Amino acid sequence: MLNRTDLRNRVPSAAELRATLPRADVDVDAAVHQVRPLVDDVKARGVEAALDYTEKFDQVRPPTVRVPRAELDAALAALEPDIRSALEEAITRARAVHADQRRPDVTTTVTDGGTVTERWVPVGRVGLYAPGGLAVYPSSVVMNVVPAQAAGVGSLVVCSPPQAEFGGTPHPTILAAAALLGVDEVWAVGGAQAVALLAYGGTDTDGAELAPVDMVTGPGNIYLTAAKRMLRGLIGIDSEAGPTEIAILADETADPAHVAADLVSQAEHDTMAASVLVTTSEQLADDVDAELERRVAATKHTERVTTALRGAQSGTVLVSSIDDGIRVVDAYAAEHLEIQTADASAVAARVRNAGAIFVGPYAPVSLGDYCAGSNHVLPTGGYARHSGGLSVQTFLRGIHVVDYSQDALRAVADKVVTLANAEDLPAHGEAVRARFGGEV
Ligand code: HSO
Ligand code: ZN
Repeated sequence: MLNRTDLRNRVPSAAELRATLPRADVDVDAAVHQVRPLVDDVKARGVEAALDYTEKFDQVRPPTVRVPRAELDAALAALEPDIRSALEEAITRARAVHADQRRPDVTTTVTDGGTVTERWVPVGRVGLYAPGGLAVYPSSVVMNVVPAQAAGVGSLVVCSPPQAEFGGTPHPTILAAAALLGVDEVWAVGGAQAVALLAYGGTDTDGAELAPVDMVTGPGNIYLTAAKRMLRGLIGIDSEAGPTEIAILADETADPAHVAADLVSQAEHDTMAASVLVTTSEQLADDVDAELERRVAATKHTERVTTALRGAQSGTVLVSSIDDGIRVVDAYAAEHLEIQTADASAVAARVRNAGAIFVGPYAPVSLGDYCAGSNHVLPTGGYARHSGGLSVQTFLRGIHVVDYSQDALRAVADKVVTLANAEDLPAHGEAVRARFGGEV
């Protein structure tokens, strides 16, 4: 079922691997060209433009961008009790993990009377995006809102595309999740127009202000990602989200049914999703293929899953040792990496590059998608080589606060003057000398 690459004779170098490993081919730059006029239009015409694009792409025109508070309350009241309780569990666990991530401010005494404090200050206002599209993701509302709240972000707005079948509000489960989390500002706008409106702000159809944000996070389709890339700088963004990826590093001890089920689970997101098995066992690879045939036929989204699994971005890679397997998964730097091997914790500890690592037979990616307590907004497309997933840290800036006494400055003044002169910037030295009547 999966394309097979045999690297048992030789594992290529990291650079070769990067070029040869299966990966979805997503041309965000081309999409930037496409969304530029739309973004410019929203900048110029604000809400009217955003609603025009909403009507064009989502086939509905909400009366206001901001969803009235009463709609959030109604959605929460109508939420099925078992969904409510599952969301509450997801929120409680995510809050426990994210609360522990908050870094304390640290003051270093550099010299007598001279300190530098790293002060962690939350971003002022953020826009958190939850996609509509093929599936609705109330879980993504949780994963965006929880770290922002734990960081102490004072003002946040959840954005999600309006749904025609719900009269132009985002999906009621999205509204209910926002309400459960204590968020009362939700905008019914999606895609690139959402990012543009968040970045520039506007005036709603009822005259209310839609204040611009400092940062936008959350996954979305390629046009949303393109708008994030285009507006980066004016706003901060998290790492760009491409189609979801699962890689599984497995040996002969892995259960083929678990491996196949997990590969199918993430393939269900998108026809471009990547499911990659890296294994030392040809037998396991064969058994997983056989399991996949059965499971793909039986699963709800057979067509989507089949396209994803048969796509060039998915496949099985055979390696001759776990060491080689680790080299392969490090080069691939998957959004999600499962370790299904003997001594899985020890193997996991050696992995350098992954958005999140799931250890052993009882930590499937779907646990992390909803209820592990970990975050599911994770770097894709190899970004895990240099970036982490969404966390409390995403929403904090470290500000260095420099506090020196006169004596502490005097003690180092000659060094500053010397370095300033060495860079041919004598006025820098003068700024220090001026404090001591030119005497240093
Ligand atoms: N696996 C997705 C997140 C998600 N799964 C939401 C289900 N709902 C990207 O990490
Ligand atoms: Zn998922």
